[in-house]
Order: sequence, then structure tokens, then C-alpha cells
Amino acid sequence: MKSINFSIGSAIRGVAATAVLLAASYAQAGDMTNGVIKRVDAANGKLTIKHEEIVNLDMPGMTMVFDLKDKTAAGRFVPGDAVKFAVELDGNTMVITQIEASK
Ligand SMILES: [Cu+2]
Repeated sequence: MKSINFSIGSAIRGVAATAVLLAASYAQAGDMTNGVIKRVDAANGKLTIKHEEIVNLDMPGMTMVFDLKDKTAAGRFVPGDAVKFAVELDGNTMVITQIEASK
């Protein structure tokens, strides 16, 4: 009986390890992150966003200011809007490359 239990335990651990590997390979540039607009700086093309975890940058949830690749996109939002966005590192600066209202 002991050896059977051990085999089942190993199989379950194997499945768990595979799931972790799949999650890791899924985390890459272009992933969309959920957030809520807190402040709009249309003149400078910046948005303050309370965001959930940004998986591809390994960043926990927080409120922070983002630069936009397309600065004109800032004017499409108002504080309180729920958004989905993609953010990538451009040198040392995080830049939103894609942003849209959440449905
Ligand atoms: Cu952040």
C-alpha cells in the first residue's frame, strides 16, 4: 500500500510541476494586466493606474504612474475607468504599449 500511495503522490506532484512550467512560459511580454485609472495627465501622455500584478515584469499590485508609447491614448480615459493594458520595459522605463477599456 505504501508504494502505491507514493506513486500517486509522485504523479500529483508531476502534474503540479507541469502546471507551474506552463504558467511560467505563458508569462511573457504582451500579457494584459487589469487596472483602474486614478489620474490622467493628457498633456504629458501619462496615466496613474492602480494595477494588479504585472506578471511579465514580476511586479506586485500597486498604484503608479506609467508612460504611454502612444501619448495621445491618455486622453481617452478618465479617473475611475477600468482598463486592461500591456506594459514593457524600454531601457529602464516601463511603457504601456497597449491599453483598452475593460468590458
Ligand atoms: Cu507597479
